[in-house]
Amino acid sequence: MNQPESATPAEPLDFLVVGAGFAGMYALIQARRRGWSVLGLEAATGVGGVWFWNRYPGARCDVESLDYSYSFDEDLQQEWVWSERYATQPEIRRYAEHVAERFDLHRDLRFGARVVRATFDEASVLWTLETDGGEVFRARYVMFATGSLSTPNVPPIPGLETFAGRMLLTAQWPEEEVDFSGRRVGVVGTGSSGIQAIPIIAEAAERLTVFQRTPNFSVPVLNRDLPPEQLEEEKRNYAHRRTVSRASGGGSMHQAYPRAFEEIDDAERRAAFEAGWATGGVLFSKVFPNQMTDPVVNAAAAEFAAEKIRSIVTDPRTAEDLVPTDHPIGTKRICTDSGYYATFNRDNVELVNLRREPITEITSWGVKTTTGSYELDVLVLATGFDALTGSLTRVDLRGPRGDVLAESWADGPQTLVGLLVPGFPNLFIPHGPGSPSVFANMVMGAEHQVDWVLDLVEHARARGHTMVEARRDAAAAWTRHVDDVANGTLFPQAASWYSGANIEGKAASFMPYLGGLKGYIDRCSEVRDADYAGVVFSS
Ligand code: NA7
Repeated sequence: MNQPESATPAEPLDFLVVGAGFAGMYALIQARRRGWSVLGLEAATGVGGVWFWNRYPGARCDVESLDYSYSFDEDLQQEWVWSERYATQPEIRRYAEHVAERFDLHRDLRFGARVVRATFDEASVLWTLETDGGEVFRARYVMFATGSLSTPNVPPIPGLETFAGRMLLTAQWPEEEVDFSGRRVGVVGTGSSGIQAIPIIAEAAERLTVFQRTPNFSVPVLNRDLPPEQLEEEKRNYAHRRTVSRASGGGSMHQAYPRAFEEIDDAERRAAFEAGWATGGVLFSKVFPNQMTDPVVNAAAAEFAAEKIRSIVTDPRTAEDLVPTDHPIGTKRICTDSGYYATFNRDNVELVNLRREPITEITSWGVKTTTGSYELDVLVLATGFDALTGSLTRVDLRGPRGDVLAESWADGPQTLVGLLVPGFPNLFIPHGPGSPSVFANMVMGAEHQVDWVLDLVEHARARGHTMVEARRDAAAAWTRHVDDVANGTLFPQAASWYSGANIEGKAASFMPYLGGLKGYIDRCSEVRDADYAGVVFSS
């Protein structure tokens, strides 16, 4: 398939892939390798998905670069040079662009094409996709590789539209550098995005006011350069690294502390947490294997983190405001930072605790709370995403028998292994709800999920079937399993975006699969080996 840039394919394609992030690009590469005609539709003007849009200062991946990268091509992983342990957004975006160039993806990619409607016609066995520009594309199979964190949440704060200064969304940051010097800046939101951006904005701004509704736990990222010798050494062991990662819970080399929390004394527990803290980042939630299931172990980890906060922040009241008390540590993704807590020791930084003084409105000049007025030149919204389902339910997605995705999922998403949705034949949603998605290395997860889907399609085609669809009871059973696994952990105790709690009116259901990458791969293999149990094939 080699379509000229401007032409809309006259003949239906085998595959349409929506989104050119890591999953979408991989799907393009692999569908092509199987000899299928394929086209990618991407809303942005370039590849990279979440790494295209999230250009806010300090944006950095919280998974190590050597892991957060494709494993399918040995030459690629050997030749690409990561400069830091945790890559910055610009470096990951360059990597995505390199992959697109290297595998000549541009010829099968349409940019600036946001899919707004998708309809399946059973008579012709075709999906028809329409873009916001009015273009129409047809294909036998569709993959919505639209990401878990790609629909920004603009909170319904009264008066937001009246702000006369500059308003910025971390998830839609401008390409050009933003100059904060001499500016009074406000940041609303203290999740990963806010926590990464705040220290950098604080250095540049005249004044920074941080509006915090709920404090989050943050662990120093402890980023460092990857010197060439170390990189070479790591690359010599890449095959081993990938094998161990695939057989792990999170898709990395992480090993929990070798002795059980219950078997060791306080001093050793402390040393274990200290070592976990010094390892850096999100993995602090996995110092002990039962840290996310046993409230006692979790409370010990939370207390350790609280002490760290208190030891850094000099003003005791600010320190207490920064200590999370409403959720077990790790049940909201632990943030990773470079100097976040110390930022609150700066003279030009103020923390506003919105639990004490909620925002009443945004005005032309700034933010009004129940007890304060904060004049601002720039307002940064680091307010998160309609995660996991938002990029799917906001498309007018219709199956052949009257199913509308947003309605089907009104009480929570139902999927088979996070990849197929009953009522929507020949539609696949890598990193969808019911897959591990954000709980395992997303790049490795994308490779597995896309391969699994393409194998399924190949299996169907080889047998003369034109349609594959999840059975409703099978999807319900999988969704119950996802729920059961979550209920065996502390995760449901948090009001998090994992369970839709951050979006008003969104159904409460714990969406990601917590069975671990290895557990998930095994379950997917079981489905495949049982002749795709739960999938209906028809012609
Ligand atoms: P998050 O983690 O969802 O954080 C969003 C933040 O915005 C969080 O502190 C919210 O407070 C806050 N928020 C949202 N709406 C409001 C309103 N109306 N008023 C005040 N504060 C608000 O998104 P991120 O982009 O930081 O991170 C998402 C993931 O990306 C992260 O977990 C990593 O995996 C990468 P709340 O907690 O709701 O009280």
